[in-house]
Amino acid sequence: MPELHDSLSPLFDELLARNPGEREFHQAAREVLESLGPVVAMHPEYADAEVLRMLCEPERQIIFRIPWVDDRGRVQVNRGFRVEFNSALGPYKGGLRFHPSVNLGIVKFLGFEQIFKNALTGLPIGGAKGGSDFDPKGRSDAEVMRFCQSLMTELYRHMGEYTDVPAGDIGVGGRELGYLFGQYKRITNRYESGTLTGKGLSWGGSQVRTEATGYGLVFFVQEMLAAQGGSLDGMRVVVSGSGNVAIHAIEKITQLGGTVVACSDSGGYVVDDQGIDLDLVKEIKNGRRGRISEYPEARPGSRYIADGSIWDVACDVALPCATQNELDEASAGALIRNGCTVVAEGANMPCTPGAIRLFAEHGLRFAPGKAANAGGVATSALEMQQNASRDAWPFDYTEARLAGIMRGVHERCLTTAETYGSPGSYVAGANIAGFTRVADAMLAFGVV
Ligand code: NDP
Ligand code: 2IT
Repeated sequence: MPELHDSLSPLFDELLARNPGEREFHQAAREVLESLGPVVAMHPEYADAEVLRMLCEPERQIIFRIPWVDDRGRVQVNRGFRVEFNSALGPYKGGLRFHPSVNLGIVKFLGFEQIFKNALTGLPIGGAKGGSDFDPKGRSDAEVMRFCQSLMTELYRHMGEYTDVPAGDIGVGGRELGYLFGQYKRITNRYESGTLTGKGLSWGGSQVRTEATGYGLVFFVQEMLAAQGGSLDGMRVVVSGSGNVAIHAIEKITQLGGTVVACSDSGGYVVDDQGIDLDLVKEIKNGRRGRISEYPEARPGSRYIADGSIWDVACDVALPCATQNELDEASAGALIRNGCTVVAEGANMPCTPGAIRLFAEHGLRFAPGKAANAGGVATSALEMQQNASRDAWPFDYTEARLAGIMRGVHERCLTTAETYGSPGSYVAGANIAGFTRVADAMLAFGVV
């Protein structure tokens, strides 16, 4: 592990001691602190004012019981979380995740990442994350509805256009956001569109929000390639996952002349050298809520592999779009051996620190999620703008805004990395640019 700056090392030790067992939070915090050495050396005022110590402690953490009744009449009890991490730049903003693995440490890592990602977009949004250990797999629509209603019966009191604005993440898409907003509206008796993003187009949602994370990721990759005189045309791409982010990444890559040859879910992966048939993936995953293992039945020539790693499939560009720590050092080694030159994170923290180190050692261009997947939350902020002005923008205009924001994020990463002595490092650039924007606001506010 790289050393931490002298003034940051005690802070990290304190974080470990005060947040025992929160492995993913430790990992996310460590990565940011490793980047900040040159910043605290150049600007001791951040250390003097204990901005980092404040930043590492969430402003508020809410943990609550979510009781609900399943289709067989049995009472189920889940746990709900909302970590309102930082509101220096705007209302708390970040998604809700429904997955059995969700715990406080995971929500804190996601909320911590969200602070810097949101700052990097240049838009006025603070950082938060929430969710539940509820597993939507195999649950009926009625069960999902009752669960969402019970969750919102607690969460609504913490939300608001100027307070905290949740959205989707793993396991939370259009269906769940509909049930959540419906219950919010019923409890409060107010049509507060700006209190939740990712809404349906007929009830206050924004064009391009559904597509935004995947499209934004590909716009970012386009910028990375263009910076070296390249393009996506003719590139062979591997995308892990087959959810919201993966599907729209595949869509945009294909539109721009690349070929996606593999995608996955938690059961395994499919390889299709003809190029993934996206209509088929959408039908399986969104239509029937099925498994990616069903893909080869309708697509002769493709194959499904249950045991193994999608990162063994040879590609020029790798886009991990499933979940945290899905791409480890061994996977990174396989990608490098097979000639991959660009890796960009659609998911949050999908690459382990060992994998990222290996990419750097072998000269791959690597974009961390807080830069590369910022298009989702950025378009959420555009949704908030439209809600505040009671307006609805056209698709092409909104997509052009998203592309402009991703260009800005890319540019900010590179110029900041250069300024602080790590030219070409998107990791350093993203962490430092995100940090300084939040830290300057915190300095202005004093000890609050
Ligand atoms: P979805 O629920 O739509 O899709 C998640 C995909 O990842 C599914 O294919 C799922 O497979 C797979 N997956 C989830 N958990 C695991 C796991 N533990 N092991 C292996 N595969 C897994 O979620 P999204 O596409 O919205 O989110 C994907 C990633 O992108 C997450 O890291 C999320 O935080 C991040 N992200 C999402 C944004 C958004 O706007 N939605 C914005 C920015 C980042 P299966 O169905 O088998 O579980
Ligand atoms: O990780 C993320 O940036 C998201 N899940 C999107 C958050 C949002 O508020 O749109």
